[in-house]
Amino acid sequence: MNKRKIVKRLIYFGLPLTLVVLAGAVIVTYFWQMRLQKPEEINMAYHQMTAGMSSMINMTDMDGKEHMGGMGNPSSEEGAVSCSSITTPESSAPIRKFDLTAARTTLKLDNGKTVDAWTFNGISPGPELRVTEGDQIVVTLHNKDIEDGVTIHWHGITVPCSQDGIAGVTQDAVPPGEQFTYTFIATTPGTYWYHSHQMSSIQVSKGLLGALIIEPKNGSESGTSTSEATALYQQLGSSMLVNGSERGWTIPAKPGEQVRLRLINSGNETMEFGVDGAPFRVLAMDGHDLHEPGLLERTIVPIGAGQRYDLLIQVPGAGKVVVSSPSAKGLPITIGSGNQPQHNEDGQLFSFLDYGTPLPDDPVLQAKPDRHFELKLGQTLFTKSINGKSFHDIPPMTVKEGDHVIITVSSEGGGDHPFHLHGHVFRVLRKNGEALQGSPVYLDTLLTKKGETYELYLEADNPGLWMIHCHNLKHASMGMSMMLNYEGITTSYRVGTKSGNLPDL
Ligand SMILES: [Cu+2]
Repeated sequence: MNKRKIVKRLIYFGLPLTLVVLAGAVIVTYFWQMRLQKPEEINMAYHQMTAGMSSMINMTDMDGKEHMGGMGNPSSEEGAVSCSSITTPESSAPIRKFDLTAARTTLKLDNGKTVDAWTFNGISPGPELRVTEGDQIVVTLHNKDIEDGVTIHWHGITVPCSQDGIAGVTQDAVPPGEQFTYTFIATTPGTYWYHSHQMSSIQVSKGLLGALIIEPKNGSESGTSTSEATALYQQLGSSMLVNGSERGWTIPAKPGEQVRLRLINSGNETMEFGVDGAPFRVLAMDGHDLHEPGLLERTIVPIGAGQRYDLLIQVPGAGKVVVSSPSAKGLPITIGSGNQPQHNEDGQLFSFLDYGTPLPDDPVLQAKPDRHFELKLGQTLFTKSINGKSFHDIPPMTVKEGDHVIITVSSEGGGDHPFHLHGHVFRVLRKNGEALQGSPVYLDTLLTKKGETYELYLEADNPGLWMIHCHNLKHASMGMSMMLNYEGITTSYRVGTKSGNLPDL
């Protein structure tokens, strides 16, 4: 064989072989990393097993954890309270009953495409649950045939620990043929949503989600002549949908009419919305009304994954209003009828730093914090991390009931990180060191972008074991997930491959 032939062979066979081996190594490493995130068995309240372990936030390591994991049954500990025992107290509140059945379904979309979806009651999004403030919501989840099991988490609603729907923390995933009933009070009016929290990154994108609207008891604050509509955006496999449609959504409205548009971003990516044809107000964020929201024009509203924004739009005398996002091309929301409004390509980004007006007497600003935690959202080669660690390697934040808690969250990049906390609503105090000047802002999901730092405040008023995770659920599945635990609360459920409870896979 001459030299040229050898070189040719090397190029023809050697190069592809090297590429295949390299690709193989990358894939093996990737799955090894993924495997590392799926422990056999983890007690998400593990740090409670020994008295005084609340300082674990600064000192967890592999040895420490394994050591504690081997210790006795935490529920046998004196004074310990199980999450399962924290339920909705009996009340005389009006009861609203719903049944949601999770099932594999072949969905026919309105553009003729068929999709293999997982649905609640045969549709995705599942039925909109609409209740009134103060109602007692009783939802029975049935799992027809989702093999990995299903749960329902009530995103943004402060439910008692046992009702939070987290596989391996507050319950076992409901297997096929079985059911689980959730009971909670619709405490705060607003726009919320529900979704499975078993293998959430898979099950939500398969379609197991829906809207939950709590109407105020005494009618809408924005006036009785206001009509309203929900627009739930979702990523169903490779299809982007609004209210299950691949064509957009039309809201009939007369000129002069006010529409409260409840925008829900249930996907994994930030969506930026523009409003053409009329000025608008941001009435509420994550379900919580803003104080004296001003009129906005040519303003782009960025809605992070998991977040909700309620816009108030008045239909103009002639023509219609179009709400749209470049990340959901072909899915505009059209309000009213008439001439097509002029499309504004650009505008300034909505900022809640100085939107609306402060409350005259603001109790939060006077509260003294008892605990301060710092969380840095970032990434390593194959994981998404908090303080450089992933999932169960991240020590939980531990609080006591009644604590005033400050959490400083900063993003070191790796994409937008919508920071979501269960069981609580937090107040945004500062952004990049600057105090909010306008309306108080209360959220359950905070969109953070690279280089941003936020100071958040919350009152530890809901004892339990609460997840904190990025609501880009892919990031959560890659490790950006941790716990806010109350001292003395235990769970008998376990996360891991042994139980099959994998809340964020
Ligand atoms: Cu993230």
